[in-house]
Amino acid sequence: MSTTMSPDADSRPARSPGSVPDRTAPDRAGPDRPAHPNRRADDRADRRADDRTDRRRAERPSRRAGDGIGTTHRVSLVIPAHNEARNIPWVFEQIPRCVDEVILVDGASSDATVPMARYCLPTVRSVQQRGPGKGNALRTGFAAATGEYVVMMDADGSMWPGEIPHFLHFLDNGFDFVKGSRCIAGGGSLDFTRVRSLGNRALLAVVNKLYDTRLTDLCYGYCAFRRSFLDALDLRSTGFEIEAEMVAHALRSGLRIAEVPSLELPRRSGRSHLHAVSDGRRVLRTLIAERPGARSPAAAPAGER
Ligand SMILES: Nc1nc2c(ncn2[C@@H]2O[C@H](COP(=O)(O)OP(=O)(O)O)[C@@H](O)[C@H]2O)c(=O)[nH]1
Ligand SMILES: [Mg+2]
Repeated sequence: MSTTMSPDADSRPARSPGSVPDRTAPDRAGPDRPAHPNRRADDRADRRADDRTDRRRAERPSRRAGDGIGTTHRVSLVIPAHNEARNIPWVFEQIPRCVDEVILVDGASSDATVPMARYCLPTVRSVQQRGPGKGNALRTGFAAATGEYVVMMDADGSMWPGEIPHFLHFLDNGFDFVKGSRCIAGGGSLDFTRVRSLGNRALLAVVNKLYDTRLTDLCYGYCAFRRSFLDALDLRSTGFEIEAEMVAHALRSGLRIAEVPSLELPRRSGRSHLHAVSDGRRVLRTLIAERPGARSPAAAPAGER
């Protein structure tokens, strides 16, 4: 049984500073407010309302996503990176305090990805992936993780680390696998091309049909899960199809799944490694091979996968 739901109001993603005006701020009268005798009673009422609002806000201070909600579990953050030296500083700077361990999985980068990561975060654990592709990178990182909770996030600046506490909130509240969704209220993407968006929707429809579920997003690499379910996830993908494989296997294993809104930003610099059409085909092949009732992939003869 899987469940999808949105976070409560307090854990909604905070926008980047300054991007959205604070609508809760009282609309105070400035010195240029027209003085009119008839307005004095109104002014007093306004001031009393302002005081009440101020008191309420002081009692319940606003919480920013990046402040960390203080999970008591150890959190490992796994970041696959191939030639992302220019993007690493922005990402690493914003990793919230609730993360205990950062694992950078380097895909034989020819730029300064690893030294840059060490410079930004001296405690980073840098590991070399076994085999090519994002899937191999993530599996290497998951195997190296030691926290009870594992979060995966890209290194290109397209995912805001400040959202991590939202994922942890759901793990703390009984969910096993938490996936970011760009397609529910509060989420979005500034990185979707038409082809990607259509492809994602079509592949998502396949998953929803195969598993009789109502997820809202599929090919998105911002997820978190309890490490104790790593064996149940039974990951084998080598490339970008790993994100869909994770979701399919989480559904197959009956993990409790939650979706949280996530805003995908454009990668900060460099070009995507994904080829929408060929990688989309790999995702579809994986979903069909792993469909419920299909022969166990482990039992399939070598070369069929
Ligand atoms: N270690 C490693 N990281 C990879 C590899 N391919 C992609 N990545 C990383 O995976 C993340 C997502 O890749 P990206 O090219 O942005 O794909 P897109 O977001 O789907 O356009 C980025 O952090 C990449 O650096 C790989 O072969 N090895
Ligand atoms: Mg990207």
